Amino acid sequence: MTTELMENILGYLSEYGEADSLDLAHRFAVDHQKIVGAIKSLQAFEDLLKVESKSRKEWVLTDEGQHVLEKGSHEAAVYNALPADFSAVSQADILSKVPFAKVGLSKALAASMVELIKTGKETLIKRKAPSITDNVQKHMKELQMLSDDSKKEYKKRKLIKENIIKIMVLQKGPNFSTKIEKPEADLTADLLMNDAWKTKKFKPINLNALGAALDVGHLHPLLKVRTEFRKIFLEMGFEEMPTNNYVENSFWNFDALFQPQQHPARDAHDTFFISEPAISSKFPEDYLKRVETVHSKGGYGSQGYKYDWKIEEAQKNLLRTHTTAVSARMLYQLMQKSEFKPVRYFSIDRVFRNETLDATHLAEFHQVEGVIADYDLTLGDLIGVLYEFFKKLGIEKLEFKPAYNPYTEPSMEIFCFHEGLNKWIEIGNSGVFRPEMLLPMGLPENVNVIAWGLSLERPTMIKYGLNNIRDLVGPKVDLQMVQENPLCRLDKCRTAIKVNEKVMINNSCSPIIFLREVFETEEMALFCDADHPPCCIKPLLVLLNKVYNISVTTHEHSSVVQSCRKDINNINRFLLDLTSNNTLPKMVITLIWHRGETCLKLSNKRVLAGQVNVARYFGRLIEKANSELLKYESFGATFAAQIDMALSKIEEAEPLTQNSLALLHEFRKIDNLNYICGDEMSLLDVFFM
Ligand code: FB9
Repeated sequence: MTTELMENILGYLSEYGEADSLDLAHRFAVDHQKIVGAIKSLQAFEDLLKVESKSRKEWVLTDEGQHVLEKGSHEAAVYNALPADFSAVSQADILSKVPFAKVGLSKALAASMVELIKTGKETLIKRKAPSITDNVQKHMKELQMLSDDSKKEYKKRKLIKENIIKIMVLQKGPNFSTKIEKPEADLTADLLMNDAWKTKKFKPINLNALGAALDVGHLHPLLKVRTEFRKIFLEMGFEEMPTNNYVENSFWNFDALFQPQQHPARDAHDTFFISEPAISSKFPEDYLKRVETVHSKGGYGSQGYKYDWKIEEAQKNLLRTHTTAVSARMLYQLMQKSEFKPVRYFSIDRVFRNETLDATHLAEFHQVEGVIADYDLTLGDLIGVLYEFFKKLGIEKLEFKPAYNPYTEPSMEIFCFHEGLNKWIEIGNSGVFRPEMLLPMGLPENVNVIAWGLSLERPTMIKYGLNNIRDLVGPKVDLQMVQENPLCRLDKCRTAIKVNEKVMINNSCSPIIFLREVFETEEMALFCDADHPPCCIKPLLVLLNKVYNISVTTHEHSSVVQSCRKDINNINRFLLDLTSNNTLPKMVITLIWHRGETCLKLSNKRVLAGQVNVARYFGRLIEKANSELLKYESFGATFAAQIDMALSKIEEAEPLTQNSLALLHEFRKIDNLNYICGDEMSLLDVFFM
């Protein structure tokens, strides 16, 4: 239909030289919006048309006028309700059962269609004219032909009104043609063969188009983040340790690390012991002896733990509780080959702990560990390496807190400052291995070993905006997420961060967007669909900013392509200009542009999916704070139900685009009214501003 309509428009233009969209709508008896759509499609053909937008007044029917068009005029309705045999009936009856009878009666009397008979008791009414012609209804069908007097008369009767509508005035463009030649999408061999390409038009190359989806396998997010961490270690000169043994024995997992046999971590409540084979029996005898001694009697300046060390404890097999067991094996091996040489090792692999499960903890996780063995290393060296390592993740603001590990002294927990949440977050643990661990291995006394660890799951969940570890690992993982999630970049990115009214374009912020599982009051994460930027967000935030002191920081997933860059920048710039009012309650919104549905993650872990539900939530907050600003649920149950019905229609059209909204004709403002539902703004209006 559209192509045919497009060609009809071109034909009309070719004949008359000029046209406007309203005349074309009447001429082709189609809705004006359809003509507008066809003209927009024609504008895709370069220089085919010259189009100018103009406003024009147009007479249209009111609802009452529409009623007359469909059912006949009110006076005709009164006449037709009277007996055809011209007998008289009660006027009161007619007034009670005929719609618009009051106006109808007055107009019917004025036109001598009917007459009244006043009796003592009541007034009767009967037909007077032998027959009538319903000119009013006829006129409703041809508004544009009405005389000025008729228009005046019907306007007074509120049957018609004057609408200001935007029309498009067309003229022939430099490349005008009555035929629509679809531009070629590809330069094919045929076009090349006979030089046909020389006369063809080609579609402009869309540089924002995404590549064709490859029907290939997809890496799990954890493996993507692991690759990024691996790159960082390798570029820092680290060598990967062989971690291909989930099953370990207690000797290497605990005893070699000077972790006493009574330590609670060695209890079955914290560790998975293996029943078959239950024990290991091959150990380096001399080394094992030295370990037994340092635990039970001390040595190397240490008093040891002074307990009766048992080989049976050391023989127990288990699922390794940390990759530091592998570090111990590697450090021991160092001295078995030849004399000591400095090394840097790293590992990233699964470890197992018999822990209480919750939304962010399973009985296993991937530990990331770095180890450096060199002469005279100090705590300062460890701190320096940590700054270097985390800087490569885009994190530069670190703090350290004293901690305890059985195998390192001193030990430190590592924290980084998160700009968006304005707080310090734990990102790992570290320390200097104890002499009681290193010297029994035979390492020289002036050799120190510094090490640190963190998990792989925590940064991955943050990077991909996951709140529950089961969305990342396990049988419930959504394979669509694995297929669609973007490549992982742990290096720099640009975001606009609004801190205390000062806007900082931060080039080296961490792309890892930290989302705290538990927000304080009025903190939320608004994920916006970068492919269909939500049209309701700006108007809602303008209203929200009147009742809250909102602070919005914007972030962008690396998956966001340039397709809607203009809209995204437009919204980001708008957000930066939001003024704040410190006398109002604070609301912190982290706005994240991503490739996926618009949704709102609230402090209580609730997720509101879709623009319309996000609008309902913000609409309630605004209305609760000041019902003058926005009408939704404070205007009675009937009004709220009408709004919700309309919202459900909009919801069906999601993801919303200008076209899909344009098709929702019923939500066009009734002219000379300021808003869709009347003179006051309702939640519907935010979608059409
Ligand atoms: O990973 C952790 N947090 C984290 C890490 C990275 C991140 O984003 C990256 C910056 C971009 C965000 C958060 N943590 C360690 C801290 C907490 O999450 C903690 O609650 C959970 N910890 C795990 C162990 O919990 C039972 C994370 C895991 C962990 C803890 C300690 C080590 C390794 C992993 C270690 C060690 C160590 C110490 C000394 C010598 C050798 C190894």
